[in-house]
Amino acid sequence: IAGGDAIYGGGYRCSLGFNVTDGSSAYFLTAGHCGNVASTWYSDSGQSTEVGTTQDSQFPDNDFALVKYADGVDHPSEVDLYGSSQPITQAADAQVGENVQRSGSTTQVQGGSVEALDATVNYQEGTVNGLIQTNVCAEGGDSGGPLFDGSTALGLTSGGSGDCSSGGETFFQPVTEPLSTYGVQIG
Ligand code: TYR
Repeated sequence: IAGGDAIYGGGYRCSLGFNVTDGSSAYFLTAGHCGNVASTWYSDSGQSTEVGTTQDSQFPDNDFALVKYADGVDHPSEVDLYGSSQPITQAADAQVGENVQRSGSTTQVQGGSVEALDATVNYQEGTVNGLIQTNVCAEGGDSGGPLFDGSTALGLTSGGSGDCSSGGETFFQPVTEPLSTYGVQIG
């Protein structure tokens, strides 16, 4: 499965961020607040087709998690554009003013721009620092999904306000941090 696809666990739905590898095994990144709610993830809402198991989850403070793929699950280095797909070949830090897109299982593909870096958000569970602030909309279930600029991975959907009907403000965990924390790369 690809970035932006639905993942189900613990009765919740989130979105897959980016497929990554440590050189021998396949993993994907998603949000830490998603990783916190399930140890096993499935590709179907009935939670019968397993896609992987949560290896580590960091939320609050950060908002990222690492999930190890179950054997035999396809894991292309792509984001699902819900009608086509976007190959992902590298990761980078976002820049203020950069035009970006995100993909997720509730509102599919949405775009906007980066408004600020190193933003702080106070969630009910605690504070997350270092987030990418954007004017891209998102809704519940889009969490964990990818923020990207063309073939470059930038972030993971964390949270925000508004919606995709009236417009929203969404904060993203920079992807470079889980890549270095876990010693994995896009792939
Ligand atoms: N935090 C939401 C989730 O867990 C995602 C979300 C993002 C919701 C931005 C609302 C919002 O404005 O799926």
